[in-house]
Amino acid sequence: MKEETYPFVVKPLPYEYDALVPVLDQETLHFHHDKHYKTYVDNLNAALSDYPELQKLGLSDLLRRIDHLPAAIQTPVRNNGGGVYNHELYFDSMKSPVGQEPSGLLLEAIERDFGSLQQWKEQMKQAAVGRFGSGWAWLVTDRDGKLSIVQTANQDVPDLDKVIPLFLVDVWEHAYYLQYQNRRADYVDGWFGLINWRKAQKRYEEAIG
Ligand code: MN3
Repeated sequence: MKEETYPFVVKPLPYEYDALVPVLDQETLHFHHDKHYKTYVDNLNAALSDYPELQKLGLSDLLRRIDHLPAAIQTPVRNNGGGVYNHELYFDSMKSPVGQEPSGLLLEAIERDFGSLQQWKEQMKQAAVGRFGSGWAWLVTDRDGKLSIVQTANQDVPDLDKVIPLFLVDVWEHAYYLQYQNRRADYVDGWFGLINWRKAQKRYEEAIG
């Protein structure tokens, strides 16, 4: 992802609000993007407003050095900076639920590291459905192209010094509750069909240089 700096702005969805129907309806996307994600952007900007020296840092740099930030803003940057990073990748990782399958290098890596596409899917679903409380499940790669599935709590991100995220699924209730209520597994099943494999493949190729 291209690195943005303060003041962070709400990025528009890269598709129409009805593009993910029937997996995610317009109301869900409006609330999720226009309200939840926007709140993280606003709160991150507020947290950084008194720290001009930090306003020059890109988002992933801020997240990499949370432990070195002034104590007063470590938690706001962890929660809201993570919220911005995670939601931007989440929205950007999806597309209309028709006609795209993994292929090429990324598919080969999935088969190598998980046994098969189906086995990867089962493990990814387990990570997403089994995440207790709010959080995310990710597919990430290291610099050598080795894939792994990561779970994070709240708005935490994986260790960005070690891995490059390819995509992720939001399992906070706000991501699915309007449409699926408590049926997180059904939402995750549908989400698999929304994965933008073309973009994932591009991220993977960039990550391994
Ligand atoms: Mn969310």
